Amino acid sequence: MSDKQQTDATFPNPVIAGFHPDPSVCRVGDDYYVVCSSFEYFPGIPVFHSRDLVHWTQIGNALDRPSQLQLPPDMASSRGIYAPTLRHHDGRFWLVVTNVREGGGNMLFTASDPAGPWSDPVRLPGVHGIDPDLAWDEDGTCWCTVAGVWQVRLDPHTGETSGTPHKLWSGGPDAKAPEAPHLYRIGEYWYLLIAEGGTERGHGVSIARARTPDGPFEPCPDNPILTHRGTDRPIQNTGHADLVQGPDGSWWMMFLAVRPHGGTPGWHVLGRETFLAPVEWVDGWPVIGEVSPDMPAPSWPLVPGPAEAGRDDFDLSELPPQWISVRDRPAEYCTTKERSGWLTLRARGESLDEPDVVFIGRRQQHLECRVRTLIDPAEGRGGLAVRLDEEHHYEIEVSAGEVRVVGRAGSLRTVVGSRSVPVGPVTLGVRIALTPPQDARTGPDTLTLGVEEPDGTFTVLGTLDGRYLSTEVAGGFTGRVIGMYAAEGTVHFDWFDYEPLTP
Ligand code: 6LW
Repeated sequence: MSDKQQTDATFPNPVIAGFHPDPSVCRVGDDYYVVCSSFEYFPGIPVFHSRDLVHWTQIGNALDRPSQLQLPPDMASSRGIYAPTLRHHDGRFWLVVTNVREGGGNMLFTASDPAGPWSDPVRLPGVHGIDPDLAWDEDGTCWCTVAGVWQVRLDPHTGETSGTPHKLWSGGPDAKAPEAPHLYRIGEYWYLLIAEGGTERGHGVSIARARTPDGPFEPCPDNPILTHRGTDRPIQNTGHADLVQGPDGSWWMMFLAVRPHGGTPGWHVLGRETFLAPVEWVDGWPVIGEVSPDMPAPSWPLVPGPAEAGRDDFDLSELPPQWISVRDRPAEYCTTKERSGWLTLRARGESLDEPDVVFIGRRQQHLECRVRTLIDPAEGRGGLAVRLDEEHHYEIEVSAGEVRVVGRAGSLRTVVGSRSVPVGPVTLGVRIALTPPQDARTGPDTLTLGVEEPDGTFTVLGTLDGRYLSTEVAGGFTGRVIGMYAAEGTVHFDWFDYEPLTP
């Protein structure tokens, strides 16, 4: 089924770095699109575009209006928006997703351009379960399949289901958590791809096939077709996958995985990232080899997208799509329109411990990086933070002529260092560096927080162990987000600079 040409060229994995889990991919002509989960962050569901499957540029967030997404302030972190599926059918893009919260449920959105605008939601009250998938058969019937693995017929225009939900498969005999189903017509078969084993070290991908979209399904004799469980490979937790075909007929899998550091089993701090691997077909089953940081490139020319701007001077009236906030972003709390060339944040919660904190950040996408921001705290208190969730964050904050580094790790909250600074704007910084392998017992990485002096030198006020901002310690489904916050009154930021120190 594949006529993929072998070349010596390789591409680096992950292809979408940082907290970008549960990728779903679709191709339309020469264009590929990917969407990912976004949990408690707003706007939700980042949308990426590529011309070559390897280089990805974020072109928007599908859920960028309160009429599409409302995440209540008391909702726990790592709930909210889970595992979307993106498909192109009948000249339109279709997106189906679960909002995991009280009164939430499954929702469907459509768009003619994946960059947006996306429609308001069509609710799917008859679809019960996370990780919904959409597939259309030759008769035009739309099949909606969810974790479990269950399936129901759906009218995607009205959200109404028909018939009784039907159990399709429970996955492999020894695996737990059959989820993330995707159904495809490939050749003579309908293939049902699922994740199983849980999204941690036991994660994997399995597949079954049938003659009709509703089964009965015959499992692949070589399941799981992808897993790194039980290995000490640098890429772990491989799972939650989607398939896409290239223009040369070759097949590719996009999936999530993590990069732990600091020994074995180690800690991963960037969340679950999006990876790409080639698929071969043997006896009508897909085969995926070991996933490595360098994979054989596709046969077609690679087309790098535009270079990402590391610095935002807040000169535009609309914020670029990389910026995400915790749960919502009302203009009265976060705006570039109040003071020209500055981002203004107005406090609501009193610290990053509060679920209604006013925070705006971007995903940490490099294992080593340096981030700085110029803050004017004249009318309040705020700062620069590295956030995993309410209970796991490190920050440097300034108010009334004093700057301090605060660390929160579980029930422990402590001021690590402080000093006075002249009243007025001050540059805050954090440097994140991998721990040398010989020091692995000190964690995966080190975060150094401090202030930049007028002569450009950096004064360190706190050096903190990165393991407490890792998923192995904090749990949850997200990854680190680095950004600015207000904890009292009004604070202004002139610029924010994110400088990668590793590729
Ligand atoms: C998602 C499930 C999973 O719904 O984790 O890794 C859940 N897979 O499919 C949250 O991302």
